[in-house]
Amino acid sequence: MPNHLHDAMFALRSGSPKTFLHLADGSSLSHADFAELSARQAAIFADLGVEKGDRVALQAAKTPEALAVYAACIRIGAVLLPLNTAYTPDEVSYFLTDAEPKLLICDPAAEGAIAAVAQSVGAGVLTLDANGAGSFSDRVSSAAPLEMVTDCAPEDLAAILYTSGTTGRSKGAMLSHDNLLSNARALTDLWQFTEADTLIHALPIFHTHGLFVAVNVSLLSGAAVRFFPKFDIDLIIKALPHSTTLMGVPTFYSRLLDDPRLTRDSVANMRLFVSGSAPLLAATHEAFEARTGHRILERYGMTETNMNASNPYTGERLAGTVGQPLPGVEIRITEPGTDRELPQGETGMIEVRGPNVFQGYWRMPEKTAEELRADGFFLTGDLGLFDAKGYLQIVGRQKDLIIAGGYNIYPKEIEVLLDGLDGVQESAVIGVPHPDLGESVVALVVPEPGASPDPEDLIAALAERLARFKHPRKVEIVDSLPRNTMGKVQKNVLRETFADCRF
Ligand code: MCA
Ligand code: AMP
Repeated sequence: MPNHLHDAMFALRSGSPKTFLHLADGSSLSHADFAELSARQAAIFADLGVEKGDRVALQAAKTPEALAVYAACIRIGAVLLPLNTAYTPDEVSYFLTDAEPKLLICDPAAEGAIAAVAQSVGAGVLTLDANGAGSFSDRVSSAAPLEMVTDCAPEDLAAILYTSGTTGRSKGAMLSHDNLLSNARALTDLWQFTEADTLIHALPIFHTHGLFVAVNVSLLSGAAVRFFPKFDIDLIIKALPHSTTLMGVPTFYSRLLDDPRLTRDSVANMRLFVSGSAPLLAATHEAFEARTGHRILERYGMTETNMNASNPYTGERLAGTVGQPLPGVEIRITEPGTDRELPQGETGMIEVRGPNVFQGYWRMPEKTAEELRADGFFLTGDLGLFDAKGYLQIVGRQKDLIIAGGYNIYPKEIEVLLDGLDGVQESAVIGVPHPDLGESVVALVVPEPGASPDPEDLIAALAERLARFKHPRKVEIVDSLPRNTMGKVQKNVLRETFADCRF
């Protein structure tokens, strides 16, 4: 049996001297270099007894070595578990306990804090730092490339990506080889990626956007990638004249617009700007077009589904919409709480079905059953409608979720921790508009009778437990929380009241 994703994508140019990754220091890796690196990594996995279906957790800075771990996992049939580098050891412990990986590759600085948990679940620990060095690379450097490729069917798992849950516990979305390959094929085709492209890659590689959308499309098409460690406006401005495409979250585009070096001339070589992961303001879309002559192409996706919809490459790109369903993907709008399909123009739950839709949540059959219907439609938790032109508009979310700079933050996770702190009776966490990040986290805290907790102390108390990007940027002490007749906190009222919060 062949290996579905490896054969179609990673093996495609494994002997090619064409550049795959251009690095910020001026060096580069060809497709052949990358293939060899990942085959050597796979040899180490095999030495360590990593077998088909075993999870390999990766919490490491964005380097070619970290990216090659993805290819090595696929080669050997292992399941990649990429983790946000901002997660605290507390957060990482949960993922390790839940996913029980065979191996954890982490930054040397984090090793001390998480090694014990890793060992308790039977995971080996190797290190990889921001320069690509560490105990993992030490072993890889003396290994011979693994020749064997493990057989994997289209439905075999390629990765588990955790998404936070509305009730607090993170859920591991299981993605198969074909979930990734089918989506990469659809996007490559739709966005007309070819070997002539050079993609500016400044997104993290622990989420769908930076890892699958950007990397898979480049691998399939043979596009070269300017692989930057993170969003750095100077590097991006410098790269624009030598590149053809950029994929980013809306914050990328508002930051570019804030920079006077973004001009029509600077983007003369670019053919495509893609935005996703959070709503792109129509104002940003229009300002970008006025400045550069380019209409940003907005698309819509989720961890559980990869990409679902996209504005067209050749047709009209409509601001405030996410375009039409991708080829092979069905999208329908249903009345929330039922499966009654709503007519065009009416707002309801966005449901998605297709080869892109995940295999369910890791070891959570009851959660899977709640969100994935027996007929294959996935309930996204996003509310939307199809407009008269057949374009999908996302008008809100049924799930209580904040998206800051493209990172998802679930209020419940923060509220549970705040409610457990001394002097706090209850709390409500909301997202308020933020000029740079789209939304930012604000916590409203009702003190216990007689207590007067200090907002700074409350934020400090979260530090060990929560990644920094989830921390409330402001804590307001309030007398009570507004509730509806059912006793539910009215977050919409809070969002209106605190909309003008200054940070
Ligand atoms: C950094 N910080 C943030 C965020 N990022 N706070 C809230 N939200 C954020 N997204 C905080 C840091 O904790 C730090 O706080 C301060 O900002 C500066 O940190 P730094 O790392 O320098 O920030 P940055 O480089 O300016 O990063 C902002 C960013 C980045 C470029 C917007 O967050 C980013 O690359 N976001 C993309 C996320 C992404 O790929 N999302 C896709 C997932 P302090 O200084 O106070 O300590 S969604 C997905 O994959 C779906 C499927 C889809 O549709 O695409
Ligand atoms: P994640 O759980 O990180 O995969 O985030 C997926 C969520 O991001 C979706 O359910 C949407 O709420 C949101 N999202 C992704 N792309 C867009 C977009 N173009 N416009 C609005 N929201 C988006």
